[in-house]
Amino acid sequence: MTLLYTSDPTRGAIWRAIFAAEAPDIPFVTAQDGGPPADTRYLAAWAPTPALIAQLPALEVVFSIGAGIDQMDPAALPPHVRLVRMIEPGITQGMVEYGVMATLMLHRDMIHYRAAQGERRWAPRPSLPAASRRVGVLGLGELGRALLAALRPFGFALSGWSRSPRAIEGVDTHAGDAALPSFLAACDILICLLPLTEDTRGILDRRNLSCLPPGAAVVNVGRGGHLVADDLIALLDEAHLSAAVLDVTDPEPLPADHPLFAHPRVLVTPHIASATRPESGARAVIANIRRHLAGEEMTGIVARTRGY
Ligand code: NDP
Ligand code: OXD
Repeated sequence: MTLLYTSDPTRGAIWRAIFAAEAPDIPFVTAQDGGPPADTRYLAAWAPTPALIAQLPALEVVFSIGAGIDQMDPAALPPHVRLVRMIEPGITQGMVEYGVMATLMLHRDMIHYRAAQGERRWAPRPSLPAASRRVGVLGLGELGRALLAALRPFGFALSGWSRSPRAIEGVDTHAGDAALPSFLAACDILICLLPLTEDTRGILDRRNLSCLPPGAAVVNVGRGGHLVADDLIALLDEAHLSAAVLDVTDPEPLPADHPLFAHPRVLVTPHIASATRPESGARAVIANIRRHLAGEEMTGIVARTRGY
């Protein structure tokens, strides 16, 4: 019942140490250890190739090394193989830190002050109380809910949007495509924390971004494929939108001559909002293997038909 790990080798060394100390009964091998063992029942990977999957006849579960699974090709997995996304406290904490940082930066006009400093201008602006700032999150999953909980003590007016109805204390929740325009119309700061699926690709396009109120700002920490960059740039240049913080882009890395890099009201970071922490990620996978061995439901199972 071997677990094969095929991701970053430095992180893999930490996974190996955690498995050796805390789950010595589960054989742990990495891609560097040689060809995959025939009894590989579990695979921890970012984007396994069809050629690798074909070499694993005993495979039962693929654990994504990340929260997202859009990098996987579910069609390459035999139908009986379960696909499980990463849910672990380290990745959640990282996203909470980044989401709070981006929200506060936009709330306190830091994109304006960065530009003013570049021009050596002393240019104070009136600041708005947090209660008057409406912050909306697209996606009320593990990460969206944790971010909203962390934003709540600041006193922002919080809202969220998901596919199915969700009740979250202190958050005005909306569900489904029909509710999207009215949800967007009440977001001064919009944060995208959706998975990338056939339904969500290009969701941050001119039509939807135009529903935001004048002066609104956008944070994309989902995937680059959610955003239509030309539409965002046009709405910034038309002054309908005030600023954007983008941690994810399409493509990645963003080419050096891409207009997003040069735009004075866009802050780009290189997909660093959050990442699975190797210690807690390994422990989350061990806990799921234990559940699987005990015949219990694992946490984070992906519904392949839904795409997340
Ligand atoms: P979850 O699967 O826990 O949550 C997804 C949420 O999105 C759910 O609330 C779901 O609705 C909602 N959703 C999905 N499809 C739709 C749709 N068509 N319409 C409306 N709502 C929809 O995901 P996580 O919170 O764990 O992660 C979210 C994403 O964050 C990842 O998929 C990844 O792309 C991104 N990410 C980015 C990182 C970075 O460093 N930039 C790091 C980690 C993750 P419902 O509740 O009804 O199911
Ligand atoms: C993830 C990511 O999905 O790092 O985990 O983007």
